[in-house]
Amino acid sequence: MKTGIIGLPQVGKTSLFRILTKAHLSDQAYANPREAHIGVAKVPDDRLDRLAALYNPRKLTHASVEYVDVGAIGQEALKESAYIGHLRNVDALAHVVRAFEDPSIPHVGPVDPLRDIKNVDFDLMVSDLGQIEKRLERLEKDLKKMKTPELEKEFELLKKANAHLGTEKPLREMVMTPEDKKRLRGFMFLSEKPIFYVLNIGESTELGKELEEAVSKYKAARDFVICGRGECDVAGISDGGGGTVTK
Ligand SMILES: Nc1nc2c(ncn2[C@@H]2O[C@H](COP(=O)(O)OP(=O)(O)OP(=O)(O)O)[C@@H](O)[C@H]2O)c(=O)[nH]1
Ligand SMILES: [Mg+2]
Repeated sequence: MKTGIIGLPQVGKTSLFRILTKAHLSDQAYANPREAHIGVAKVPDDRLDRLAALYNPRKLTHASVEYVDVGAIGQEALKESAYIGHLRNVDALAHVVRAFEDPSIPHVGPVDPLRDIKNVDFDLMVSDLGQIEKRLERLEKDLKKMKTPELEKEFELLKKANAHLGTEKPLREMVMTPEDKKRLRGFMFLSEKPIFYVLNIGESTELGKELEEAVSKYKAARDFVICGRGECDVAGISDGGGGTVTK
C-alpha cells in the first residue's frame, strides 16, 4: 500500500512525511520541494503489541504503509513526467491542506482549506482530462483503420469519463462496472484514486478547541484527519462517524 502526500506549496507535506515515517531527512532534502521522498511507516496495532508482550516473539512485523512525499502540486508540476509518474504509482492520496495561520509562511491568498481542496481536486481532474483526450484521439484514428469490440468499448468508456470530468466530478465518483474499472486501471487516473485530507492546523495552545472547531467546520468535506505541527496528534474521522483517534 503506497500513499502519495500531495498539496499546495508550503502547506506542511514534508513535515507530515517526517512525522509519519520518522525519516531523518537532510536539510538539503527538506529544502528541495522538487525532490520526492519515499519512506515507510509502521501501522500501530495495539492487539499486536499486546500479543507480543504476552508471547515475546523473536520477530514482530507490523503492517506498513509506504509514503511518497511528491512535492508541491500545481498545473506546472503535473506536466513533469517524473512528478506525474510518482503520483500515478500510488494507491491513495493524502492531500495536506493548510489550516494554520502564520504570516511568515507564504500561501496563495488567505488560508481557505475548502478552496484549496477544490483547486487541487480540479488540477487532478485536468491532468486526467488531458490524458483521456490524447487517448481518444489515438483511438479515433485506430478505429478508422480497424474496428474491434474492445477498442470500441474503450472508446465509449473514455467518452463517458470525459463527459463525467466535464461536470467537474472526479473519476472516483463515476459509476462503473468491474469490467470498466479494469479497462481504466492501466491509465492510473489521479482523480480515480481514493483520497483523504489532512488538515494542518499547526501548533496550538488550545489544541482541543481547535480540533473541535475544525471538525465541525469541515465534517461535511468528506474524510479527513487533522494534524498539528511537531507531532501528529491526529483525529481520524471517517464515514461521518466523528470518532477521535489519537495515534
Ligand atoms: N506555523 C506553522 N508552520 C508550519 C506548520 N507545518 C509546517 N510549517 C512550516 O511551513 C514551512 C513548510 O513546511 P514543509 O513541511 O516543508 O511544507 P511542504 O508542503 O513540504 O513545502 P514544499 O515542499 O516546499 O511545497 C516550514 O517552514 C515549516 O516549518 C504548522 O503546523 N504551523
Ligand atoms: Mg516539501
